[in-house]
Amino acid sequence: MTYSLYLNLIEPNLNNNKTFLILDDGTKISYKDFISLSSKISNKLTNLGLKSDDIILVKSQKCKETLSLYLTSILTGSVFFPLNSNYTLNETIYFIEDSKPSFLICESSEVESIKPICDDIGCRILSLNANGEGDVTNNLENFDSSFKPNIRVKDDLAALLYTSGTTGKPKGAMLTHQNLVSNAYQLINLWNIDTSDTLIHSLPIYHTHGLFVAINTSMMSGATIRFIKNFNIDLVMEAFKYSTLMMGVPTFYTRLIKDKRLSKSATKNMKLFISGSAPLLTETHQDFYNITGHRILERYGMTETNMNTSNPFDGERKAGSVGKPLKDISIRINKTIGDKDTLLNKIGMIEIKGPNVFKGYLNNPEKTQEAFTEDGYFITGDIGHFDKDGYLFISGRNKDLIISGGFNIYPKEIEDLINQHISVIESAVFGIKDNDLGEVPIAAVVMINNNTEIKDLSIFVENNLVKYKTPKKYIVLNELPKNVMGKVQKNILKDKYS
Ligand code: MLC
Ligand code: AMP
Repeated sequence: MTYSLYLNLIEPNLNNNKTFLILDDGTKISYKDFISLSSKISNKLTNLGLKSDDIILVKSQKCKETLSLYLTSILTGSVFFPLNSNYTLNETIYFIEDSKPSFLICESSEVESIKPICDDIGCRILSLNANGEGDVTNNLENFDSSFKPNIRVKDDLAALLYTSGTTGKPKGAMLTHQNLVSNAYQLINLWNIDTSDTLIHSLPIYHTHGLFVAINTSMMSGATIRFIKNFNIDLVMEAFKYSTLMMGVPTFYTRLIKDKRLSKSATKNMKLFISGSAPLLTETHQDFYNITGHRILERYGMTETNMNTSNPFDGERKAGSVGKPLKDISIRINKTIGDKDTLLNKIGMIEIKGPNVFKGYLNNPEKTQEAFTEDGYFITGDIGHFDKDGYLFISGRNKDLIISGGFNIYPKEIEDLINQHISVIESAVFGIKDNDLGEVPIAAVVMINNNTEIKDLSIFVENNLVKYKTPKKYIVLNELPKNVMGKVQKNILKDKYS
């Protein structure tokens, strides 16, 4: 098979008049029209100097024009780098300086503050607002609606997605055409997605889940997407009437369960509900089944690998398990790392090899090397075991990570920021259980002067950090609990403040 995104996602749909997107205002856009829009933008950006292999950093909000920039990157053979549109200026500066994009697309209100950083590295900045208007789409009628594609091959870079780590600073995971196409192909076959499907899409499009899992599988199978700006439960309920698939994080399902409108009849047109990005509680799986008669299918993935495992479409969907390895992916449990004393020593580090595994971290050969075993397996940082039927269970993490509503939060990054505040000696950020978001971050801080107003610290953090990462609470302590090695014992803090 060919691994070019163009040949799999775009070429088969060039003359497809079927609806690709249904927007919140009811507008329907065909595949053909969407590709024409993307082609015009490609012609425009090429005129402005965009070349193959250039990085396009896209920090605009979820709208059809933002999505069409993904297709623009495929058409022009450049590298798509989507970024959470809510990131603060300081966070954004880091991403620009680390990735050195050639083009940056953001809200017009941000252009003035970001432009000087772009100017320093010779990056062209263009506006695109949530209503689809801005420099990217101005005067598009002057550009041709067809574009001669720059077709890339399997190891060529398709996308750059940042993910943090224990080092605190986010690293750019380089994803190739083969990574993305091979994964979409496996998922389509496994989940039985075809042209008759309509997917409810209410995830952000700057992460693996909402971008690659949802968009690539839909485009590759010619399905329709009900493209909802964010998880609006009224719009989702309405979409159940004519849709067949939903992809979401566990919070979507716990919110739906709490809604009295959820029932068997409300979801009778639906074929499949998929969950991922965070652990789905057995209780949520069971409650959803009791109310709707649908067993949520849970799968497991990550930025560096796309999807690794999935429960089956046909066959048993085990609650609490993330399913079996995808067909062409090898997963092993490394028992030398992890909790050796439990479950007959079957638990260990989950390690992965396959065409889905990324090429490495951008400009970071040391971190890339650390992320792989000598025989080429990617070390996920997730701890788990297989049961006798070959289903994988994730039981913990060997990385200090909080997953809140499906967003990953690396405490080190927040602690580094808090520690920069003039009143702080040290801090520890940890996750506590939250009924809605699964976990939320809170911070224990040791201050120079215990009477210092915590408000000042929280404003400082809010000004520098995207909202979902900001601690929901601050606890002032005289000292942090530490073990003999001087390492902060976050489990003690968790137990005490959960
Ligand atoms: C919103 N807030 C969050 C938050 N989302 N805080 C912590 N964690 C989150 N995830 C903040 C808001 O800013 C707001 O703050 C308050 O919490 C309540 O907001 P809300 O309106 O209730 O939240 P909402 O906007 O509805 O968002 C919740 C959500 C959203 C679950 C819909 O977080 C979401 O779309 N998550 C999906 C993340 C995702 O796509 N992950 C995939 C990663 S890829 P305030 O103070 O203003 O009230 C990956 C690989 C894989 O992991 O396997 O898929
Ligand atoms: P990210 O790197 O942001 O894509 O997040 C990937 C991480 O999310 C994984 O390493 C897991 O820790 C977690 N994750 C993804 N899917 C699941 C799942 N179904 N169950 C539990 N954790 C998950």
